[in-house]
Amino acid sequence: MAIEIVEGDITAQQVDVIVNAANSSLLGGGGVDGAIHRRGGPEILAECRKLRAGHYSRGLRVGQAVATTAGRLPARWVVHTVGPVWSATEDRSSLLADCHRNSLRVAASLGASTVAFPAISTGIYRWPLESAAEIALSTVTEELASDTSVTLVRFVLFGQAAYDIFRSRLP
Ligand code: AR6
Repeated sequence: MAIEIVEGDITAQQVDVIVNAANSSLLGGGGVDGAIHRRGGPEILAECRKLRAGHYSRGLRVGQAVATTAGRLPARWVVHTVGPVWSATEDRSSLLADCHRNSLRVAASLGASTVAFPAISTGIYRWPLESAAEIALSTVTEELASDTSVTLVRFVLFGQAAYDIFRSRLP
C-alpha cells in the first residue's frame, strides 16, 4: 500500500480510477471537472445524465461518490465526488473526509487497485490547501489500512505550491 504525491494534470494519469471534484449536478463544471469531461469525451457526461435520470434524480450529495466510465481517459473509471464549499464559520471537515473515504470505497467495490485524487475542494470551493492536505492524507491513510483492493493512491497536484504542501504533510 502506498501514497504518492506528484505534480501534474490528473487527466493524464494511467490508473484504474480518476477521482473527479464534481458538483451535485454531475453535469460538469470548471477546474478538474471541466478538464475530465473535455479530455474524457461525451461518454462520461452521457453516463452522468443517466445517473441523474435514475437513482440520482436529486443530484449527488456532498461527501458521496459514484462511478462512471472514464471515456477516453487513460483510466478505467471516473469516480465523481462532491467536496464541501469552504466555510470560515462552519466546520465541514467531516464532509471532505467523506469524499475521500467514499471515493475509495466505490473504487474498491469496482476492484480497482490504483486511484488518483485531485486536491478536492481547494479550487473553486476555496478550501485552504494545508487543511485539505491534512484531511485528505489522514483519511486515505486510514482507509488504506482497512480491507480494500486499493494498493496505490496518487495525489495529483496542480502547481509547485500545492505539491509542496501535500508533500510536507505526508505521514
Ligand atoms: N489536474 C490536477 N489538478 C487540477 C486540475 C487538473 N487538470 N485542474 C485544476 N486542478 P477545482 P473544487 C486543481 O476547482 O474546488 C467545478 O466547477 C486546482 O488547482 O477543480 O472541488 C465543479 O463542477 C485545485 O487545487 O475543484 C464544482 O462546481 C483542485 O484541483 C467545483 O468546481 C480542485 O479545484 C468544485 O470545486
